[in-house]
Amino acid sequence: MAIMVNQVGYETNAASKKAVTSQPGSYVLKNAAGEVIWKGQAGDAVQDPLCGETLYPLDFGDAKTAGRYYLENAEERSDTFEIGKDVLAGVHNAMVKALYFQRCGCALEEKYAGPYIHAACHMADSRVYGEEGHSLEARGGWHDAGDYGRYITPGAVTVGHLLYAYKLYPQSFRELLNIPESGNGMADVLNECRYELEWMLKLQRKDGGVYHKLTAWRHAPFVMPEEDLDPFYAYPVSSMAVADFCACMALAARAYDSVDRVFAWRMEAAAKLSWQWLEENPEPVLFVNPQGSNTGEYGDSTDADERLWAAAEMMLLAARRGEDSQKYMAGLRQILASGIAVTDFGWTDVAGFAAMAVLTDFRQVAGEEIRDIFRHQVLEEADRLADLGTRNVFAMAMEAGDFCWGSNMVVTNRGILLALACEILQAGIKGMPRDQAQEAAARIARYQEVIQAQADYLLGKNITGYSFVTGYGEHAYRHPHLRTTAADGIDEPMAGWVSGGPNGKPGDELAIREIPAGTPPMKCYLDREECYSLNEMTIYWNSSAVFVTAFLRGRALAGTDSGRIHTDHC
Ligand code: 9MR
Ligand code: ZN
Repeated sequence: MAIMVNQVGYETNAASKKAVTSQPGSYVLKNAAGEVIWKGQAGDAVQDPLCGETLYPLDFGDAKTAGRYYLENAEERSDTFEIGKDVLAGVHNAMVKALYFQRCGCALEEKYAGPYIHAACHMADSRVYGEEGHSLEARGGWHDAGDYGRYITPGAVTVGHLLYAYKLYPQSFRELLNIPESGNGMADVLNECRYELEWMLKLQRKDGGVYHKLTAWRHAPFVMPEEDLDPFYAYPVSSMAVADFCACMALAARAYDSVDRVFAWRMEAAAKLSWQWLEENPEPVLFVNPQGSNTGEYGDSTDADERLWAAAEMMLLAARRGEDSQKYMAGLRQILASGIAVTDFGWTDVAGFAAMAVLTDFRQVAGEEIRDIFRHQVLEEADRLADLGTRNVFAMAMEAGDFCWGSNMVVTNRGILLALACEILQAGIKGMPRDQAQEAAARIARYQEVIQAQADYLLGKNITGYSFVTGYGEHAYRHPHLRTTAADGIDEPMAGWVSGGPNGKPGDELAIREIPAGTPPMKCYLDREECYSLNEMTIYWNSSAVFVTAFLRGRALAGTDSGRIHTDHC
């Protein structure tokens, strides 16, 4: 039995505020003093395909007084949550700040890290795999996840999520996050991304090739990072790493142009060098771990999506500089002609970033023909996702088969796609005849409901009853597969980490043993540190979630003093 709610909270003026219950009938909303402030009925029973149970939707949208509440029926009560203005501010900022705790190559100091301090880690030079006697100074960057590896493709994707979130919803990134650079005049999200970008620059070779990753030979035991003294290796160049690096640097060159010219120029030069490498190496250079090494592979079967993203970003950067963008556009056109899908924003498939680049470009450099291809696919996928949202009681854009390793990023990446669709429709509304404008507005509202449902799920409205963000929600998960948390002797993990989440095909020993075969996918979750296939955290699961909360905060703040301030900084 359960009453499942977004344990963080709901916007005061939201027309719908959704919970899911396991019993039909009457519910009340009560405040801390036990006073009833709303009464209502659960909706019709739904046999839910994601968790395999018969459940009931409950909407208390007309409860519009700010405060702290819980839902209750005759037998049970929900976790408490807030109804308020900009309720996601805290969790949003914590999810960005969490990246600071992954900084490698520096000490974490108490004034920024509170109790989660440690000495400078991974300070030694790295070896270059396969090149005897060649070493590399590559300190810095973020530890990728629960392990201490640092990898180019997930790093690029993380920065991609964050820079586009900042571009589209700058009002969601105004608060200072108490990181070493806070107050230097640059938004802290840019300060934090710079820490990763500076490291990425070190992984580029003189010929423009970029090492796929920088990790030890095998994952470290559960020790603090400064105790992990195994040698680190720069692993061979892959074309995915080069293309993602190129795209990310070109994007960042635009994003930092107005705040740090010199840094932007360095990234632009690096992007151009890697583009040259891509031209000279038109065939895919894929990556597999050398025999015996067990650190993250981040392998792929194609580099077409990475090259597409690189072409899109290079085109926009060239146009901004008044340089010729034809060859990039030709590259873009050529890959698009293969019928590639352009709707994902994960580390395997980055083609959605090309769509994001082209469709949020106010200069419309790509021209109508190319823009139409992107626009059409994005809107078609958005409609498919919105339809999925009508097929389960959680109103989410998920199917049973979508609960994979890191399913929470599937959840949030779908939020990103829907947010992009909202941007496209919004941009088209001006100048539309009235009936069409109304139709577009209704479509935006529909997409936004699904984005909200994705966030509600992440924050507790799900069958596990956990909020999947540490420190946020009365029943937030507490045992991430994270070496620092395991080794620091502190009970509470640092706040703001998104768990990988339920995985219908568990991949770690404990999960395989404890979760019976045939368990419905949303139930395949354990809050156990050992469960790396269910409960690890990563930089890119956080950044994807940050995009979604940035969107929702942007909507919540719209029309207020701190509302939309569209800066076209990239
Ligand atoms: O996030 C990755 C997930 O999509 C894959 O299914 C999984 C297995 O290959 O690997 C995940 O990435 C891990 C990476 O290889 C090493 N750092 C931790 C990552 C999260 O578990
Ligand atoms: Zn480190």
